Amino acid sequence: MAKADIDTKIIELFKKNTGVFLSGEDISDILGCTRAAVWKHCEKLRDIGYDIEAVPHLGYRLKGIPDKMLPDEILYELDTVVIGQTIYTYTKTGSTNTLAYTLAEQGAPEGTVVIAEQQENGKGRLGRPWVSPPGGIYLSCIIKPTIAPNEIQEFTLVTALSVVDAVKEVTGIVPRIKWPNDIVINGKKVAGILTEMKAETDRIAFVVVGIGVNVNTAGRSLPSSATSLKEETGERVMRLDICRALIRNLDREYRSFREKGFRDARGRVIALSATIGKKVRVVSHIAVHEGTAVDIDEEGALVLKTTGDGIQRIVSGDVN
Ligand code: BT5
Repeated sequence: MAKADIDTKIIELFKKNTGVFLSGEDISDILGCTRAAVWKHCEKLRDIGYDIEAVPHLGYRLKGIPDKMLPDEILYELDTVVIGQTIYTYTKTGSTNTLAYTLAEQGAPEGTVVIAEQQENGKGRLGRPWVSPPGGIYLSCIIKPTIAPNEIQEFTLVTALSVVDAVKEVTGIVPRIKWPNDIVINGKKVAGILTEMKAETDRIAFVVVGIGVNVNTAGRSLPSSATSLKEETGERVMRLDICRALIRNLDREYRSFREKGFRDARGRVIALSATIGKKVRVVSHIAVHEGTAVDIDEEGALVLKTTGDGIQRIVSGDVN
């Protein structure tokens, strides 16, 4: 067995025997290695951040796992079908979206996920920066849907649902979706989504969906319009829990999107919208529109009621 596999197996064994001491002898018998090797691997796991208690005559037990983006922890009983079959994690990278895009160009399969603890060149839309210090989640995923390029806005909103649900499951807070790609709590941005793709005129080669979530991110490093889950809940939030929930939800929502399109998700997006019902100013690269947001249509576009009962359909832009 490779050394890394022994680490994985030891952790699995601990998790299947929560709170119970396992003797060095039992572990070595089960894994087919020496007791000295068990001790060495437990030391190594401690270095990674696992809290492993060792008591003479009783053995070892796991008391806590580190809140790090470790593939073994993310993948443990994840049970997804498409998303997250392959996961790459980095301590630091320029942008997980850029990395995932390169991997996709090199033929990485659908569902591949790239995660970093920190980004040095995190990207927002239109060349804007995404502040990415430690404490946040920076995750990109490759998908290969058989949809037309102009349907991609729908998938950004579907991804937003996955983020909202992950935050709700872990913290109990229900964030809102600010069209087209922001997740907000009390009007402040807690997460953002950047969807990029490689496409020909009517066919998508692949999509990279990037999600940034401010989890335990220090408030002073964020823009004043932003918040973090730690700030909103008043306590540290386990990033691993958010990350795992996010991947699971994305897997479920993506499969539903592939089967039924945006139809199913649209109602939920509308119900969770922070935009509908508000007087807004939408700035796009071609124009500025003003009016009351009244709907998100079947293609994920924002529908505005403008003065004089005009109706305007907006495909992309920034809502103020
Ligand atoms: C977004 O763009 O909201 C998309 C953010 C996507 C980030 C993820 S992280 C993983 C993956 N890899 C990447 O390189 N990117 C993706 P946009 O709607 O353009 O918003 C950008 C604006 O949000 C900035 O101009 C700031 O005003 C604000 N902002 C920057 N960093 C922020 C943060 N950490 N939290 C909240 N707001 C932020």
